[in-house]
Amino acid sequence: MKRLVAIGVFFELALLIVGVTWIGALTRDERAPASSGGAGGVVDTYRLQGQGSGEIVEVELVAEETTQTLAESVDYEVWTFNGTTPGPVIRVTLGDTVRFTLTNRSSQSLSHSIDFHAAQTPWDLNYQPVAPGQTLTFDWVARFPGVFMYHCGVPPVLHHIANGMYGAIIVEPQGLEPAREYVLTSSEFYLADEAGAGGVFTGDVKKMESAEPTYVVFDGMANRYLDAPLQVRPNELIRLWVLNAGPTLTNAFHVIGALFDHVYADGNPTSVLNGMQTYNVAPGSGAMFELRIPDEGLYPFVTHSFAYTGRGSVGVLQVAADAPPAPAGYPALGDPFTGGVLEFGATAALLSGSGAAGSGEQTEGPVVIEAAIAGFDPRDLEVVEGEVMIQLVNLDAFNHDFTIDELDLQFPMGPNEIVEETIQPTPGTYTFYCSIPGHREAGMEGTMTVLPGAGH
Ligand SMILES: [Cu+2]
Repeated sequence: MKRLVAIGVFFELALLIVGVTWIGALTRDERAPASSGGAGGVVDTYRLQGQGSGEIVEVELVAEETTQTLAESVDYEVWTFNGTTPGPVIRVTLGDTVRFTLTNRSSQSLSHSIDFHAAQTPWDLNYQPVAPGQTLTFDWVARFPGVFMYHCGVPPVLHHIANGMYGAIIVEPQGLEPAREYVLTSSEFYLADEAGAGGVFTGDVKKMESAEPTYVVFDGMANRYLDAPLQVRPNELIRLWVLNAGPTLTNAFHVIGALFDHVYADGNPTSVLNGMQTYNVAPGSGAMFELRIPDEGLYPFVTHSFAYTGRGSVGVLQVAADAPPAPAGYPALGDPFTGGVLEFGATAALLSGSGAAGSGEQTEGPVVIEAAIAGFDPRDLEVVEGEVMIQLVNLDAFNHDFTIDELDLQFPMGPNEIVEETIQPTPGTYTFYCSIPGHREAGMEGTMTVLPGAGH
């Protein structure tokens, strides 16, 4: 974003020097409305013209089938991009050229394809089925800012989307005010009445066709953010990029106990609505919601189509003064199960790891510890002796470390870095802290209790 702004300034200066007065016409559509005056305070055009900045961003998606847990003890045979549904949250900057590659690694002899709602590109060339084992590459220029769906478009599209082949792409416009951002993808799943081989459910085409979903979810799992609320601080600017992948139902997006200062249709900063309670996000579209919540507490977000809320379409915003600070930036390939906040792939770990923190039981994934100047999360954790993999997630844009004097270990974390380490602690209680001057005093310490293993 900074990069683009800098280029723009340089370009306009250069034009001024040679006495050209129609600067804006080169890159902007003059019919576009003037500043929207939204909370972002941004934006004087709804799109770019031309070939963009020339900045190339490589994005590769792999189509593959796998299984995913949709609800407690409910595993489903998903069709995915990159092994998760939704697929990774892709984030580019307005004006970037996306150098896109799709590889089809179908294990079921299925053709798959790509359709980027953010792109202008010929359907008969680039959105065609890619056979198993084949690869397709093409470039497109991100000319429209906002939040867009990408999905597989192989007929019957209903099956490919209902089975999980979609994700969100954010095309970030210049000048967006920094905010606490989360990307939420709404979708439906239609399960057969009985599980198939290995206890894994598959889709029920009749239910898909009659729009009778078993689950309606945010980010690929019923009630995903009910047990693990999304953290925000009082009065900070919250920006929710909401995509509705469908395939069929509209999401009447609403936050209980709050109002939206602004809703931007499809996330385009010029398409602003003010003071909204609920906004319909149609299948295949998105919206950017901006709000500030003054008081600490819990604020559920739901589809206000209440026949579906109870099928999993609910999560919680937890407003707390001691919430970790908002990240300084967001990854180019974001993890869909963390609202796009962490790098793609952080998830499995987060699920099993922080699940362990709640239940006290240790699972196969690493134990996840978030580091921020306000403190470590969790502050107190229990592990079982033996090999323990820990994943340290630095939420801040500056350095931290994870230090335990008694075990003679210290793991540095760069800005927003994720570090994985394996330790072998013996039973006992250890204090961990950040050794950077001032950080421990600010609250960056906690305890790790190592319980005796089953062999004792
Ligand atoms: Cu497909």
